[in-house]
Amino acid sequence: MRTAMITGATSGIGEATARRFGALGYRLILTGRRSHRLEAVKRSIESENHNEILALAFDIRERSAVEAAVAGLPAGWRKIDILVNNAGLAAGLEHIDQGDPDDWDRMIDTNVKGLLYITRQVAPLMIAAGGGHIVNIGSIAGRETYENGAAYCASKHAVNALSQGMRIDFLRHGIKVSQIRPGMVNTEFSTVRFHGDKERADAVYDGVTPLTGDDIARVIEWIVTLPPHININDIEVMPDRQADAFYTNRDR
Ligand code: NDP
Ligand code: 8X3
Repeated sequence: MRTAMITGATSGIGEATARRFGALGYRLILTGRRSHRLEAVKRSIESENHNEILALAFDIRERSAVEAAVAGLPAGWRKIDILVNNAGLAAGLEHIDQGDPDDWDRMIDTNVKGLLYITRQVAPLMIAAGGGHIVNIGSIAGRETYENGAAYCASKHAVNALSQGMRIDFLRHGIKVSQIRPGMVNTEFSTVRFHGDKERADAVYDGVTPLTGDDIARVIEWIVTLPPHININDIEVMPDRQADAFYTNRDR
């Protein structure tokens, strides 16, 4: 049975991926900071599918916590077949001269450094096991840069570069690396971006049917269940009403 680690499994894309992998019968290692949410997701998947699940609550920005979490994996959980690097966020939406450096730190520390920290710990386990599959959640913001979003876009451009670099570095080790770059997905993402302003967050999705976390989870499931010799390097997924970061066809 395959074992998958999913970072950021307390909500949105990560939770939906955990539920889909749970239905496949995978053993799961779920991470996130909100331990109550993590336990609730764990219990819910366990009750539906009777999977073996480990819930590890830590802040992916804290390198020592990441190292301790992976070093502390029980015997029998140290062969990780799939790592979904999903934990991430946007914080703020303004011009650089008005941006909050604390928001920049949160985004860069989570989206870039956190992704590196966890990969640094899990990749050697995959190498020792003879291979694995890493799925990085990038964004259309990793290809395009939009007004007010420079720091978030920079962090996702970094995920794009890291995905390419990992694919090269891990080639000889049989580790596949895929990147998914979603457009508009209705999760807690916008509420987090607007520091809890739900009304402003909901307005992002006015007049369109956005993707759901499960829509992206469906794509992740497809990618990790393809025959071993096939790799999806990179895939961009949007709602049908969205063309790119700038053009959205909204109901008036
Ligand atoms: P959510 O806010 O719903 O989920 C984000 C997840 O990341 C949560 O489980 C959260 O857990 C976790 N997380 C955030 N910060 C940390 C941290 N410091 N340590 C550990 N875990 C953390 O948003 P999404 O599901 O939409 O986001 C998932 C990924 O998808 C992100 O990388 C995002 O950039 C990307 N994405 C999202 C898009 C969208 O439109 N929604 C579009 C393109 C990409 P907790 O708070 O419990 O720690
Ligand atoms: C999330 C999509 O357009 O808000 O990564 O950057 S966007």
